[in-house]
Amino acid sequence: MTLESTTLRKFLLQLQKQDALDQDLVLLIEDIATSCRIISHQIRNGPFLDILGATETSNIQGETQKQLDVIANDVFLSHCSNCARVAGLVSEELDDVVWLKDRPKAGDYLFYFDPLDGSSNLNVNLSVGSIFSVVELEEDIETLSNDVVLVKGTKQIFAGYSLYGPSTSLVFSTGQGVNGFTHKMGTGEFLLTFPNMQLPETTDEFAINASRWRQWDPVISRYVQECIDGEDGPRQKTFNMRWTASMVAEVHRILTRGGIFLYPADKENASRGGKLRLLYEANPMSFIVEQANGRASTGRERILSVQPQSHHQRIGVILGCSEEVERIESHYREIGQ
Ligand code: P6P
Repeated sequence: MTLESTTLRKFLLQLQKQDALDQDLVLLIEDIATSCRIISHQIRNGPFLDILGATETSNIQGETQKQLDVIANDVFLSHCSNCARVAGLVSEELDDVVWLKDRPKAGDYLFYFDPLDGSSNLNVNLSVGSIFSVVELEEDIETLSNDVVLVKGTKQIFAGYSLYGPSTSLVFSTGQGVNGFTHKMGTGEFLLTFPNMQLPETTDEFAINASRWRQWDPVISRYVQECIDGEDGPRQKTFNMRWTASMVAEVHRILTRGGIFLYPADKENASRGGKLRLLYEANPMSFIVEQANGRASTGRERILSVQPQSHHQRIGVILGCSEEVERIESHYREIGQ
């Protein structure tokens, strides 16, 4: 099939035919795609709908919710509850798990999502995104509690994101590599435009919020300084820096042309575990990056192997080209961390 004609539906049915995908997961992924199309439409018409502002409420993270945070959350809740196998939904915007079943069974799905990541970019017309992933329960659940969703990232069977940029991209993996689709305006279709996304082993581009340099530990300071030292320094090459305040946009750029993204735990945020959330930001993005031959680490351990302790837990994130992530991990080992 040519790129133009490979719709999301055709692609998913191909995977199902190869026994690489359950019918229920096909249905859920299509519900996710529908949610992303609706959210994309709301964002692009935001200025005319008076929905780019803030609400009077804050989420459990203590962040003031944007109207579109709440709208996007409701869109995912209503569309991703259709699939009969979805037993519970975990959202950045909701304090507690939303349970759809009293007695979830082995084989049921847990759906994790950050409905609108980077929403502070909305009223300056910069890219934002949605992040989502699915875990399949391995045993029947007798008692519902938030602890049920504390599942390691290695157990994800699907992870993806939607980037609301100049075009709307839908990128995901079901464990057989990473593929990206673009929403073709006017048709409603997501068409395959980024088949088999793979990361190069190294890069000359790093992404970090450099205004936090006073907070960094010596390893991060050393890594960034050596990038900035360029050809005269130990790296002997010039580096470029990017920072878009939207993890989805950074990860998409890295999947497209290479790079490394750093939001490490630092002196200011270490008491909270870091900035980014483990279950619905770090784990889905780490799954995708690893499926594209990259690496995702806290600097000291593989993110997907971290056992979550609470469902809004935060964590340090260093992900992207494997050689760069490994370099940072080796620097931590050198100082015994
Ligand atoms: P800072 C957005 O709020 C987010 O969670 C990620 O998408 C992004 O990478 C990061 O935080 C931006 O953080 O400190 O630059 O505002």
